[in-house]
Amino acid sequence: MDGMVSISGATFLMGSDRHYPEEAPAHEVTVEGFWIDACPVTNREFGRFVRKTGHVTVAERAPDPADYPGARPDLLVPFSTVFVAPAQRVSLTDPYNWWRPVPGADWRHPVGPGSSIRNVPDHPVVHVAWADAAAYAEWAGKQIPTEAEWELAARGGLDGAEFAWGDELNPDGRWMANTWQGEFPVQNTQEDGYERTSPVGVFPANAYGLYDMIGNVWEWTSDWYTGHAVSTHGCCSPDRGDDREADGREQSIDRRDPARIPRRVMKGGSHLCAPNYCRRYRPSARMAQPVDTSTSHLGFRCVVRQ
Ligand SMILES: [Ca+2]
Ligand SMILES: [Ca+2]
Ligand SMILES: [Cu+2]
Repeated sequence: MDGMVSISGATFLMGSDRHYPEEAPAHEVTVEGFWIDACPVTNREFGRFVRKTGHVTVAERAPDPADYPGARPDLLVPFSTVFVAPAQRVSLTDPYNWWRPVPGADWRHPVGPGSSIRNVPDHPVVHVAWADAAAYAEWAGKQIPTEAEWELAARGGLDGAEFAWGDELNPDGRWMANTWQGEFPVQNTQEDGYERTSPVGVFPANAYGLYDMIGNVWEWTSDWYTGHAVSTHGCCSPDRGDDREADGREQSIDRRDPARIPRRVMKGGSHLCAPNYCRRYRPSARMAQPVDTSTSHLGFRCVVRQ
């Protein structure tokens, strides 16, 4: 299959007991074989989909006030969330110190009005919400990977290794992925060559021939976000499929969110992951992402199940 890599079914150790609590416990998971895109979906590829289908992304539409009780009226316009480096050191406990809702930011305007993708056709598409990734996958005759499929692929056969390429962040001083060097979020030394996204495929592939699994952009997976301890990966209790889907959706909601937007798992970390703030440039790392939320550091790739 064009631009895709075949991954054999396997039983592997998913998660980690040595990092953030949401990655634990490490546990064995069995995944059937599948094909996966070698690279994240690019602006050029997403553009082809939009031209053929007329798809309008979530970020290009005004949110419906009925879905967001009590929302600030200035947020009920088309917008997306853009990383804006603060002018000086800020508290690392509040992500709004660097995340800005920018009206007019969308996949064609990655940092807002006036920006364009003309010179970055081969960068991963960003500012795609879950519905946009799912619509692309359906159009392409593909699916969005489960978290387990994504993590198996990212590990490249190095079961239990810290990184997608082994146990060292920069073997022989080499940058293996587009992450953040320097003091996040105020100083980006770009030792890896890139301040924001990078063209897909410029960093080395993992042992399965997959590029940019780690870093560049986070990637959507189809799993509802729950702790590993309560989630049921794999093949058990097929008779409860529909209930499990509904339970997972419900459990994924952040109880502090008045809009009760369910959240899916995103994987791989991005160009914003830095040692002093977010060490999520690893296959086992995971974060919850509300399905309606698009950002300047989140994209996706697709799979085809055998
Ligand atoms: Ca970088
Ligand atoms: Ca990635
Ligand atoms: Cu991060």
